[in-house]
Amino acid sequence: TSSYGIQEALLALGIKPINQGASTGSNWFANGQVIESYSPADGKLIATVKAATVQDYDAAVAKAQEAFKVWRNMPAPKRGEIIRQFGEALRKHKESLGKLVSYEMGKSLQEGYGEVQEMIDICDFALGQSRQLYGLTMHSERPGHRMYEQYHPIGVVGIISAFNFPVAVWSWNTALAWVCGDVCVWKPSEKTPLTAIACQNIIQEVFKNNDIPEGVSCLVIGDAEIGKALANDKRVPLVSATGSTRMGISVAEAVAKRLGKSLLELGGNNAIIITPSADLKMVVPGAVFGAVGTCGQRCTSTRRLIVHEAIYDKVKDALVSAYSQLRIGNPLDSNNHVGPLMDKDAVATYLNALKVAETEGCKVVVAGGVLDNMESDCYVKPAIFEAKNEYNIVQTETFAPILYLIKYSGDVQNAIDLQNNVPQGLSSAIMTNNLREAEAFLAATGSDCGIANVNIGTSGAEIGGAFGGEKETGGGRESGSDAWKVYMRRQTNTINYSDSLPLAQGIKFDF
Ligand code: UN1
Repeated sequence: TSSYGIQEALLALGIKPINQGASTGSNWFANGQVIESYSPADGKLIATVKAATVQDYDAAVAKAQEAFKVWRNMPAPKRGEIIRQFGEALRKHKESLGKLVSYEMGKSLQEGYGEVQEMIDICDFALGQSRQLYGLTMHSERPGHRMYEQYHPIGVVGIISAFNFPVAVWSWNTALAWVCGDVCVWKPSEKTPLTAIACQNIIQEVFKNNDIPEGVSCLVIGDAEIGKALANDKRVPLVSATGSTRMGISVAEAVAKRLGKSLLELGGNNAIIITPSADLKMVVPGAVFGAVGTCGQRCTSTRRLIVHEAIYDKVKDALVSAYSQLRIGNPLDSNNHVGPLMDKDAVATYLNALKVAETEGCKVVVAGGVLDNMESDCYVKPAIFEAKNEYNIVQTETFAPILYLIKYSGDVQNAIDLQNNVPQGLSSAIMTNNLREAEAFLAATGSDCGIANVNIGTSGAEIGGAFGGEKETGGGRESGSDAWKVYMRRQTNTINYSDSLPLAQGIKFDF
């Protein structure tokens, strides 16, 4: 690993080899079991981390509540200035943090850097947003009255994030929540504790330089117990959760039971429709990056290609040829396109899906399987099957590089109906040079997803748009557009500057 500069990156990020505390700022609140973080790239132990207990979690939220009293009083543009400095610190640490993301999670180095770039971008966005936390003004129906609305900080925001975007998803939530005046308690995936500690080290340094209380950013590393505590905690008005639909449902139930708010970003089952007029030289890189990028472990990964029968064989042949050229190997080596899956559990899930696919009647186009003689046991072959949309396995999100080819005939609406006919609704795309087809795909009767693209793939969304999806994807929106609003509470204010007290709706109440 030394050849890739991992030790230097760990040093630069303040990661110690053993038992660092995994909570807020310094070494507070880490009295739980020891978690070992292994790299899927080479199977080696990177470092160990002391997790938090539920008592530690409680103490962290108390610390966050204290910090909220200070942070919410700081003017929003001043909070924006802190986030600007965070963005600067991320620019400085882009190489080390990107490398650590790649090494601890297994995505390609370029994608690791890309993830840190998303963090930098959302900091820039949040800085601008800090001067634009706009409410509306209204005209009152009563004389001498004024109405307006304003947005206030909501309080402690809980963030549950997944291993596949171990740092960017946290920053989408925190950068906005912080400029909105909230404080954050983060429970990252226990599979990627080191990238989380690195982020915490970076933000705490910024806070220290500016005398900001540490509790504005709390990190609580632990298992599902911590997630459960967060979901049930009345002190946490908003819980933002990214991960599986199963996890999202249990979080949503617990949060709803106490009438809290949840922001859910759950599973996808993303398709690209390829129509007869599609430009094949764009289809192939778009589909292949979508299917094998991050080793198929993005919530936006392309899982289905819905291809018109007129060009089906041509697309299939082009994919087979592209897949034969994929270089699979150490993600830190920039010659490789595809890195490993996250861990052995992910490999087992992948292998099981291959088996189920064949049992259900899928036809192998490019065979999958685990690769031997690699640096770890987590390297697998991206697979392609011919399938029917209604197969159970096709209806299920498998977090692995498995792509299903589905043939359609006739009108584009047939393809749109297939694309919509899954439980999830995150991302979707159409490849076409036909205006009518493109607009049909974007119409009310078109894609039912939160993201619908024309002539680009399903993954790699920019931070400027609202990110999220419908149906089992959970309905939440993060990142750009007006996603900031969920992190604030709205207040409607009516002010009477007259010398009488007229009631609304013309009600008379004289005595
Ligand atoms: C995720 O996989 O949880 O659009 C998020 C994309 C990335 C984000 C994916 N910007 O692929």
